[in-house]
Formats: sequence, structure tokens, C-alpha cells
Amino acid sequence: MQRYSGFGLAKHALNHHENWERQWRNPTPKKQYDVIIVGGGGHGLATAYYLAKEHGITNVAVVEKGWLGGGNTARNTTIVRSNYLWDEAAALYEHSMKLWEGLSQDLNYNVMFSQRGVMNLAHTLQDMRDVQRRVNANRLNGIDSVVLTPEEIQEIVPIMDCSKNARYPILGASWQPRAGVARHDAVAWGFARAADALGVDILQNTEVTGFKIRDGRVYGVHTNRGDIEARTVGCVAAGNSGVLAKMAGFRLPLESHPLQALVSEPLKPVLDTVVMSNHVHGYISQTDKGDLVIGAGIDGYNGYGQRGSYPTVEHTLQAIVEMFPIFSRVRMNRQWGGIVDTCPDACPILSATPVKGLFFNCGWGTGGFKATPGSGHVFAWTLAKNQAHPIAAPFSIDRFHTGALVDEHGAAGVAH
Ligand code: FAD
Ligand code: PYC
Repeated sequence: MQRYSGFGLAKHALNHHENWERQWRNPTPKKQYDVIIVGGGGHGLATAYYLAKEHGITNVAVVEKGWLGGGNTARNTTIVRSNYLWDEAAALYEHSMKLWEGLSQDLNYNVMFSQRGVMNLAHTLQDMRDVQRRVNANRLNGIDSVVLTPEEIQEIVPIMDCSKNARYPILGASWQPRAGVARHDAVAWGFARAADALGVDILQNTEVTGFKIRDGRVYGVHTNRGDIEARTVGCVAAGNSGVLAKMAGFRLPLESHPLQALVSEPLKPVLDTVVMSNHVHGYISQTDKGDLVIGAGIDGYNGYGQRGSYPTVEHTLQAIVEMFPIFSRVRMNRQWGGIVDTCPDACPILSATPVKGLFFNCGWGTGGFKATPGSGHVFAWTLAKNQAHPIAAPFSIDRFHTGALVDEHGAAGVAH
């Protein structure tokens, strides 16, 4: 063990952040790339990583207006699960789940993926029918999913009020044992470091202000640091996707809403799984550090402010305290919001657009963190081959013309 004198200790404390190796470079933008990814959240970084790793396309820039993961990636409550109803969505989220299961090893970066199980509660007979139907569909798709009785729920979460006269009676739940949580910034940093090591340029503080479009084809972007050219551009900008689509001259069927979350003061370990209730607009988990992570429903109005309204969090905390009376005197430390891009069928858009060479990956709304590796993986394939990956194909914007919607409102973790 190294020993320090009082002076040595103070010197070490002051110096210990020196000479750390940068996890990724800070390059000057080149004039031209093969592919530009707009948005340095988890999905954009994952796309760049898989483009380089799986398709050998390394002349790639990730253009981020702020800092990496500063959008929804670092604002989300990190629930990862794949228990979606319809085959198309189940395939997409389960593809992602499988990538999560090897992600720390693949990136050589601990993303702290913790498969502690996720429970979706049912409070009414109709909730219960939906749970049974979804669990059956999951099992047909090979996804681990079971229906729990109130007694089984109580055994897994002894601190929850499962009594019959509770204000929100619990009739049962769906349970996915392989589901869980991960560390959000580590996901962004892990993908960034791995993409950078393969030659991808990560350009922070670089805002796309317009697209260079000629004869119906994209050939670059305008940014606050000058124009950058590329014949393939992928926009992965979550709540700002509608703004970017407008710059390119078309509209997407998206609404941007605030979605809020809170963390409490740290507590001793009391909750070792994730409990969600779409019905009462609240969900909760406990971090390894001890904080309770609590999430709300969306704020009903549209907005680009990364904050929400007080009545929404008040409603959520009221519901959480009803279900967990033990938390009634816990103090909240922080509250924040992100901008979620909700789609009419609560499913994402992974698609070519009316502009040749310009693709969008968006519409993940309240539930895209869990899809980060899977989304990046299939979107990279789509960009590399200029053809939708078979798992991405059902999520084209054409579905809003053909009517082939994939309605996942029932499986969305947050009612909207
Ligand atoms: P982002 O991380 O938002 O990245 C988009 C990036 O694009 C941003 O960094 C932004 O700065 C950048 N950008 C925008 N415009 C421009 C421009 N003009 N030029 C350059 N860059 C631009 N999902 C789950 O699966 N589980 C959860 O538990 C969960 N909880 C959530 C809780 C909250 C409070 C919120 C807000 C969301 C939650 N989500 C959850 C949803 C999830 O966070 C998102 O779907 C997901 O993180 C989206 O990732 P992204 O990389 O697409 O977007
Ligand atoms: O999609 O599982 C989810 C989710 C949980 C909290 C917010 N979204």
C-alpha cells in the first residue's frame, strides 16, 4: 500500500486528476466524411461504433451540439427490457437485449448492466388481461416473461403495499427476469471511446443548422463550425428530430414532450428490482449508490424545455407513496426533464426519407434507452447498405401511409 505524509496526501488530492488519458480525441472537423451522424446520444454513438466495427466504415463524424449523452441519454432512468407485445417490436428490443448482455465485454467498458428484473404492475381487470396477453406473446417470441400473482409480487418486493384495500390495488404483474438497469453515461462514454478508437471523429459543441441538399439528395450539413460534406447523413436527435426534419423540408409524425424523473437521498438497500406502473404514472428502482430513481408520466403539453411541471411530479410521488408507504419521509435530491419524441404508435422511426442519402432514427419517445445497442446496430446496417435492416424494416415512415402501425402503447413503460 502506498503511504502519504500529510503534505503528500494534500498534494495527491490536488493533483490526482492530472495526466489522465483522454477517452476520445477532440478532432478538428474534416471537410468531408463518408457518413455524418447528427446527435451524440447513445443511439448516435452506437450507430457510429457499429458502422466502424461491423462495416469497416471509419470515415465517420458524430456531430453533437452539446456534450455527449447530454440529451435524453443522460436524463433517463435506464430501464432495459424487451417485453413488447407485437412481433416487430419484440424482435427489435430483444435484439438489443442480447447486445446488452455482452456489451461491457464488447466495449471493454463497464456499462453496469444489472439484470435485476423488471415488474409491470396491473391494477385493474383490463390491466391484467393486457399483462396476460403480452406475456403469452413474449413467450411465443422466446422472451423470458411470466405473470406474477400478488403473493409472488409481495415475495419479490416485501416493502410494497399489496394489501387488498390499497388505494391502487395490485392484481398481478408481468415480470421479466433478464430485464434491469444500466449506467447511462457509461453507455455513451463506452460507445464513444470504442468508436473513437476505430477512427470515428466525435465533434462536440457542433450544431447542425441546416442540410446541403441538391436535386433531392443530401450532400452535407451546415454547422456552427462550417459546412461538412457527406453523401450519407443519419439524424439521431430524439426530441429535436422534428426540428431537423423541418430543416430538410419535410415533417415527421412526432410530438416532443417533457418527461421528468427524480432521485432521492441515498438509502440503505431496500429495493433490488424495478417496479413500474403505467396505470398510476410512476416507476421506481434503487441505484447501487442507494438513491431511489423515480420517473413520472409525460407532461401533456408539447415543449422543448428540459424540465416539466410540478403537478406531474406531485402526482407521481403521491402514487409512489401510496404503493410504498415506507418512502413517505424520504427526501428528494434532484429533479429534471428530457424532451421525448413520441410517435402515434409508440414505436420508433428507423427510416430513409424523401431526401436521398438522409436517414432518421427517432421516435423512441419514453423508451429508447433500452434500445441503444440494438438501434445503433440495425441503423448502422441500414446506412452502410442503403437498405433497411430486416429488423428495422417495419419501422419505416411508410407505415404512416400504409397504416401498418405497430401499436405499443400498452407496453410503453410510461403512459402517453
Ligand atoms: P439523445 O440522448 O437525446 O441524443 C440526441 C442528441 O442529439 C442530443 O445529445 C442532442 O444534443 C443532439 N442534437 C439535437 N439537435 C442537434 C443538432 N441540430 N445538431 C447536433 N446535435 C443535435 N428509455 C428507456 O428505455 N428506459 C427508461 O427508463 C427511460 N427513462 C426515461 C426517463 C426520462 C426522464 C427521459 C427523458 C427519457 C427516458 N427514456 C427511457 C427514453 C430514452 O432516454 C431515450 O429514448 C433515449 O435516451 C434516446 O437516445 P438518443 O441517443 O436517441 O437521444
Ligand atoms: O420504457 O421501460 C421503459 C421506461 C421506463 C421508464 C421510462 N421508460
